[in-house]
Amino acid sequence: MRIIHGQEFDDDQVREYRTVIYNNILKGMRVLIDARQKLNIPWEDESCVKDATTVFDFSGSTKLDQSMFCDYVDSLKKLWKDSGIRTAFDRRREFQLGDSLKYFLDNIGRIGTISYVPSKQDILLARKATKGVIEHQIMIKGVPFMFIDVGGQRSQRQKWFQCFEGITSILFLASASEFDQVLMEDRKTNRLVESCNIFETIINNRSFASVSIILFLNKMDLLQEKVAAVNISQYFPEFKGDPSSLDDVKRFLCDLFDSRRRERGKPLFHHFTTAIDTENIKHVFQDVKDTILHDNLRTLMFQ
Ligand SMILES: Nc1nc2c(ncn2[C@@H]2O[C@H](COP(=O)(O)OP(=O)(O)OP(=O)(O)O)[C@@H](O)[C@H]2O)c(=O)[nH]1
Ligand SMILES: [Mg+2]
Repeated sequence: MRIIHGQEFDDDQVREYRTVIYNNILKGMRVLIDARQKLNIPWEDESCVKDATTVFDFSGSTKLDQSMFCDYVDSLKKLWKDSGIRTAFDRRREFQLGDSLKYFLDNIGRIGTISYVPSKQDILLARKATKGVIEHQIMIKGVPFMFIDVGGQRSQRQKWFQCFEGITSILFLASASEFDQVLMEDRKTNRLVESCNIFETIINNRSFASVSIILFLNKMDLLQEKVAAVNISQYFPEFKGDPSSLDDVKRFLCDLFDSRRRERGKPLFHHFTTAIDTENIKHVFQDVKDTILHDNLRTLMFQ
């Protein structure tokens, strides 16, 4: 939202994202190192053991600067090339790994230099879980929009009720690509099932009768890759379409959420999105604005 509405990040924020990205990379590689061992996958090159120890000793830091990160770069490059780490990466649905690690490691040549400054794309791919309730005011064509961001993790959800009063719209983001993954929180609940359950409680809540709720089925880029490799009917036997057809899978996912609505009078507003693709979001948000404004025009006019 900030990027498409021209609200640039200041130097402090960019520096903070740089540290987040460094931590994403080192912690992500730690997870792969650990998984390789636990899954009994052999090293391609045994001398990686030394590099693995170096990276594994990293325990997370909010002070990580360029020179400290650069000390890890040779090891990171070597590990990312090793087929042992790659095989563990291919089995990532069996453990918990962030979606952006591949992007960052594929770009380690650029990120691993002393003069590295995160690009807008890097910032979009950085992973930092929202803790608490964060308000952002963004001016859109002279109209102030207040965005209230809440965390989606289980521990964060009890904070949601504080922000529900006086809202005009709920933008519900669900990952469309995680039908074969389980929650980080309990390591057993299917992520898509969890998303549908939360959606059900929100969409059927009577206090939101006059709030426009818009469902975003996000991570379309990752869904496209996943559909080519994984058969959704192994996880959702009720899927009856062609598992290699992106359109069939999209329709199934949309129906899965839609079927949870008890009030059948109105259609469900939904969009298929890729949040890291600014052009896509520009286009989608144009539509969303129309929905929000249309739905709230009456209320806004009487204010
Ligand atoms: N490839 C890809 N990655 C995405 C997309 N949307 C989000 N991500 C990445 O997914 C990760 C999680 O995104 P967040 O924005 O932190 O998700 P969130 O829903 O705010 O998570 P919480 O704050 O924990 O509720 C980040 O690394 C994002 O870059 C997408 O459409 N495609
Ligand atoms: Mg968040």
